[in-house]
Amino acid sequence: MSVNICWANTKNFDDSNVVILGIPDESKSHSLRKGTSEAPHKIREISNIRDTYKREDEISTGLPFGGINKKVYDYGNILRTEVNDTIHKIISSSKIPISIGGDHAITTEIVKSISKKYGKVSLVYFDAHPDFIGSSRGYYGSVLYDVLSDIDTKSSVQIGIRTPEQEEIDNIKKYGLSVVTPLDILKNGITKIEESILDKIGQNVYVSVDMDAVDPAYAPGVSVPVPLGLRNLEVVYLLKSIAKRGIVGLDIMEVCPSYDIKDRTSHLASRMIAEVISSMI
Ligand SMILES: [Mn+2]
Repeated sequence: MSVNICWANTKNFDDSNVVILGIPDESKSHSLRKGTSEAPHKIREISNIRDTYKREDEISTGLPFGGINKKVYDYGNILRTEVNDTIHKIISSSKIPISIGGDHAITTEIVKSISKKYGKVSLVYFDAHPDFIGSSRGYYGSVLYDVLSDIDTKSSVQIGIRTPEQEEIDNIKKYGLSVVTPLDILKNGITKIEESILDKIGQNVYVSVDMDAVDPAYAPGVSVPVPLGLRNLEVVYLLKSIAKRGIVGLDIMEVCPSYDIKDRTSHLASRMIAEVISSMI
């Protein structure tokens, strides 16, 4: 049975400012760990179990501090082949899509649809991996390469990178992409990093979160975990700061419920979505 995410507070698409969209497809994943297609359902289910409180017949939601001042509509799930048209439908009325994957190659299709309206966007890409392989295309390790014509690389940034292949290091240098590693945050502190990111990004900002950017201690349920990652609060702090400045869309990809521990990664994803919406102006 399909269930809406607990943050949905309107049943009317036309009235909404923010649209939650599930894309339960992992057909482009090459990872050994399968199961990211279960994430849209699991994150919604866990949000209703862990982020709500029941008293007698009343159900209330445990909001981020500050509350949620946006109208949030849950669109349900769509097929991968429907991404372009659905994103177009959402952004053509200036609503903000929050997509839940699925494999990270879905982001390629979302960004292409977004750039048709907004032109080249600033991409903020949270990931352990740069996904910047150029020798293979349409691959979930080539997202950055596949969206080069849709993003402004000079005002884009990758955050959480810690396991690049040599080819990716070369591409990062070649295209002048900024990278913030977990060690950069440890060394400089979160506010200094926040400042440098806000200085870097441009007018139209699209944010993509591969859940493996977060350390496996906080997010074990991902398809390609890598130690020495970002802390949950660091990711949320930066997401809130960027959302406050204004974003044209967000996605959360690569949550892999079958490898999770007590659904903590799905729960974190649910809270992240709420915190981002809460910070939107
Ligand atoms: Mn990725």
